[in-house]
Amino acid sequence: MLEPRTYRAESIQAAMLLAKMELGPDAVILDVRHLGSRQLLSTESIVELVAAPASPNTPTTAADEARMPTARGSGDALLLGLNALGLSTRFAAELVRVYRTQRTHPQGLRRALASRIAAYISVVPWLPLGGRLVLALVGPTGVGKTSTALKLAGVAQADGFPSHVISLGGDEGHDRRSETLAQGLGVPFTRAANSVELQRALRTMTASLVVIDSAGTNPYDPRAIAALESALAQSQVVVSLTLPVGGDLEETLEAARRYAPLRPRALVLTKLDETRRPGMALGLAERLGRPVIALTTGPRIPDDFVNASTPALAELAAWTLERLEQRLGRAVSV
Ligand SMILES: Nc1nc2c(ncn2[C@@H]2O[C@H](COP(=O)(O)OP(=O)(O)OP(=O)(O)O)[C@@H](O)[C@H]2O)c(=O)[nH]1
Ligand SMILES: [Mg+2]
Repeated sequence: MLEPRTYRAESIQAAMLLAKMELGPDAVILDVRHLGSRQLLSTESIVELVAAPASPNTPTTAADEARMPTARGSGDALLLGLNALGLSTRFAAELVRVYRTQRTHPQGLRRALASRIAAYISVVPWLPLGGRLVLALVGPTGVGKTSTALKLAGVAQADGFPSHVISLGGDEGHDRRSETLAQGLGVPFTRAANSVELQRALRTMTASLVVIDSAGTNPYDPRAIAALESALAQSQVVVSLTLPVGGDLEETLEAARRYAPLRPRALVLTKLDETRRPGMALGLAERLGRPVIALTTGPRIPDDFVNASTPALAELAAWTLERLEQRLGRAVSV
């Protein structure tokens, strides 16, 4: 039997589907275990399934994959291109291998990329399907927290989920603008100057989606982070770190680490339209290890956003690989 591979998904069925999509219908299941939750609210766990192809004829194996980066050497430009976007060598090598074997079949390529991406990046639905969700967007100034809060609340409201936006710690000018935008979306809006006002507002609210839009917090100001931590210190609040894609990777990762006291449980990645390197969203999501809930693609509220999903990330990966290859100025041989 050939080298085993690992798949992660919400259910055993989904994990088996991923395994069989890639290894073929006769894939042999070697191990199944439950990992931590990947849901925002529920305690459901992720299933990790280890499988191997039954037949040595299966064209793509972990052994092939493990050999690939070294066979091509550390100078593999596509691999290095993905590394520069923050993807680990292992993840990058898997995507490059899939790309090289499937790039002439756009649908198959996207399916295979999605299956590999699912093993490295979690995505979670954020609509409050099973009850109430209180989401707090935190992050540096100007990254798109308010726009995203309004986008999420506006989309949820339009889909029939009563929603509410609370601005936490915003100044008057900021909140006046937010309130006007919220009114345009038919979304109720409340200001909370501090933790006490926030708790009071939350107690009286019945909306199924509450998005707390926090004022921008300097990641290098531990006092500001601590103040926000105490305001949001409630188990029902799902803290979602909001970060722009496309800036300096290490700087963004370092900033992200500074929000650790807030225990972020999800990620929103913004401004994918304002960079030539939107594929960095894949690297940030992998490196930060938090489920992604949404990607934003422009300033228009609520239109410019995409729910995070593995097909959406696969599209991004395919685009990124094609661009990298074009930039190399030559076809990358198989
Ligand atoms: N191009 C682009 N612009 C965006 C996106 N999201 C937000 N913006 C713009 O970025 C600017 C800042 O967005 P805000 O939503 O106010 O950001 P914020 O994080 O709430 O800012 P502070 O409250 O000042 O911390 C605004 O001009 C938005 O229109 C996006 O995805 N793409
Ligand atoms: Mg704001």
